[in-house]
Amino acid sequence: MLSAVRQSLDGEWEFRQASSEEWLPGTVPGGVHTDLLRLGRIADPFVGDEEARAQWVAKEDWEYRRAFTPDRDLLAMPLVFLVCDGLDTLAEVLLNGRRLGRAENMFREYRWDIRRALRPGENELRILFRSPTQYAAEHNKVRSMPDVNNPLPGAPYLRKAPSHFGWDWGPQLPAVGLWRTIRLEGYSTARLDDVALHQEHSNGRVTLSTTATAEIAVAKITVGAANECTPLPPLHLSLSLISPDGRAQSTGALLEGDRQRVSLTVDEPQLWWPNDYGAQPLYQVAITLASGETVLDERRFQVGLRTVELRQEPDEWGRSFTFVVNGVPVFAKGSNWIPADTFPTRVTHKQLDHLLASATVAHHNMIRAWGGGYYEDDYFYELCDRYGLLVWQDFIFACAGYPLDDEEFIENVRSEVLYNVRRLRHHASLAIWCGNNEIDTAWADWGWNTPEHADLIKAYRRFFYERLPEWVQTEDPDRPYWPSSPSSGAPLHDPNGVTAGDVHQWAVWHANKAFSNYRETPARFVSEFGFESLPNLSTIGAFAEPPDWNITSYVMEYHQRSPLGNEKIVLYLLNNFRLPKDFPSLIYLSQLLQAEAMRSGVEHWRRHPACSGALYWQLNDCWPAVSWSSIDYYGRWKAMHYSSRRFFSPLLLSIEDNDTAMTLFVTNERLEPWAGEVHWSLETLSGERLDSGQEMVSAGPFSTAHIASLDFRRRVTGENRRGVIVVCELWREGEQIQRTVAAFAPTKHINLGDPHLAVELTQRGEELEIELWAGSFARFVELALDGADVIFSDNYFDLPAGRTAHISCPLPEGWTLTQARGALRLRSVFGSY
Ligand code: BMA
Repeated sequence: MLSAVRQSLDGEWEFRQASSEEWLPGTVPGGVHTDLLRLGRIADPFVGDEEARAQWVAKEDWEYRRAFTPDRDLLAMPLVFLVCDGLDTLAEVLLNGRRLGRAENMFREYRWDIRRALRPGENELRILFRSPTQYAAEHNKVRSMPDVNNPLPGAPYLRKAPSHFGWDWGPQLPAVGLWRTIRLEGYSTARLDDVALHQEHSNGRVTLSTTATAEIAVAKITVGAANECTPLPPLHLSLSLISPDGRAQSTGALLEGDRQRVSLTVDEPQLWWPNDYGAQPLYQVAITLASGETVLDERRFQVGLRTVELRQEPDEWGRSFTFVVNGVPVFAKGSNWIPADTFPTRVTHKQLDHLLASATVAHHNMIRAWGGGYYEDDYFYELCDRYGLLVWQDFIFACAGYPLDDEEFIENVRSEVLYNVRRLRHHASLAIWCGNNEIDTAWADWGWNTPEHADLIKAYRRFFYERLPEWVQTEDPDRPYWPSSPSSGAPLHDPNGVTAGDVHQWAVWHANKAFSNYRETPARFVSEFGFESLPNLSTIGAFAEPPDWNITSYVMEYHQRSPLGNEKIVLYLLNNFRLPKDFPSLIYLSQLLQAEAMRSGVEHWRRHPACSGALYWQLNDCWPAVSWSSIDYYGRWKAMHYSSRRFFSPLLLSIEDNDTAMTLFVTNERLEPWAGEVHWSLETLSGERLDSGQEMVSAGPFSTAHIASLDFRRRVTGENRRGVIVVCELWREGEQIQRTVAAFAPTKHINLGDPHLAVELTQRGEELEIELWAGSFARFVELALDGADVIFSDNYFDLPAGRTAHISCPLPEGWTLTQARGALRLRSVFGSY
């Protein structure tokens, strides 16, 4: 039996504006904005321009309070704590009028010894929150910090999610409140403090060990009452392990002082692999601290057995940057993660699961938890373990100067780093710790390297190249550390270079370069590249009324935070598509632009042997807006998410088009070789074949095979270039696996005709089966079910004349087949103008 006691203090609290006498019902975990919203005191800041009218909230000080009666058992315990998992951010905590302490970091746990302050019967807890925006602005007045992405001034002075102050995809709504749980914890004798797990792989076996430190009460009792000194009872540490198939193993030893290390050997370990590389078997681990028969404390972990390293070796292109898992080099495919809601406590497990499961089905094997948000909940990393998503974890510093010459600030960061590294280091998914987002490149390339910033730059180098890596090395010696993203590994030295380290490729979008620009420079690892699109109309409808359904309306521009963002969308649109006939068509085309941009980048980097990763910017959204996300705030997939499911597929047929020259490749991102055929044809839009051929494919594991270099210069002339396409298909054993189409002119110039799409719907169990056939080339076919949010097996694909596509989706709950037939909407580029 566990003798520790936990008493939750979550639930109903009261809160008030510090300057007011009126107490209102509040929620914990929660925050002031969401509480005010529930009470109807503010309008939904995500609708229209209501964000502007909610600005006063973060400028005020707030107070939360609640009364509670501690469980009787707790009062008798020698170790009693108040534990706050997340205070956002500047808080003063009082128990029965007595000040327990101050908090100034939203990213860490606070634990206060309350044995002396706690009393039987009713107790009162009060937490005062100071305005984050006032604090930041005051400090920024004294010394201003350089930044980008339009945050409210001074954010770097606070250890709070930088994007809470605004970003180029999110609102300026700094949350305030108790954003994670709060509780009382009581222990008899001792509790587990720091618990580290370590795995060592050799000769096909894994040694799993734990080093644990305990906090022991006797020592404390001795200090308080010298006469009561009791001898230290013998404390026992045990490690037990249950394998995925249910086999149990355990070991243990008595503590020496307050520490012990125990280990056991796993024979025939079942290894954990990234998504698409193998399975994700998870072992259940329990670490127990006991005194005789009494269990004093316990920690449970789910652990995947694997090794992970970042391989950086000199080669013909410079120095590699490759993640290697269990000895196998991995091409990292994935995206960048931002907070899933501006108000962090609103994020549900269901939402996290939907987003990460969507990434997994689109063949992601890596997620970069970007440094402008916060260290995510345990559940996020548990899902990544389960789904095989490697996590690139930034420390929370992004796109700004930070007061890293201030020792008090550094000490505050140190507690946050120790807390989070210790919290997360047992996760199989966690692949790398990265110092920050884009600060190396900001100092080196953004004109910030001026004499007035000399001290900050010096402090920056010392912090990210000496102190932080030392802390990480001590707490998590098995994980790679990378100073900044992007970086070459050396301070301020060519941080966005293409020969070593990672790059952020923003020539497309921020510098208005054509999609083909991705092909012009190689890269070792692309950790950011992106393109914006409008979210689906149903998402837009949540913040804009129909009269505002125009990209230049005030409300639509209000929900676009990238400078000149809409102008860029229109610019690229003019280069690729015809002007759309209406707003829904504009939404559709903007999503196609995004899908095509990302496809051209990823296909190229996957083909290029120098490159070991492509993480697009960005997977998700924190509010409904125009942004780089592939899945919008409400979890709806944009065209690009479907497209990523194709371009990230382990086996990929791609065409490198260059005027009339078409080079065909098959990339095989799998452990086994792949053999099959490519069938290609040059055909008119109505399906008349002008030329065709078949090529044998033999692609070794983790390699790209060049299949054929075709040149259609004789067949494709000025006369017919807008009327012909190349269709390539991947076949094996009589089955067509993939199809890709290339054209000889931008889509806007192709002589598309009505594709005369024929459709047949049937029901199989809970699934809808859709058969589609095109009479002439249908460019980027979109399927939608009016009135239902469903995910189709494929969408936004090309369908050449005479071909049939087989698509499925779940039949929405309670729907009949007839209803689905009436609700199915089809669109292709031909219908957009
Ligand atoms: C990157 C990111 C973010 C930003 C995005 C789009 O550089 O690190 O700071 O939101 O670009 O501009």
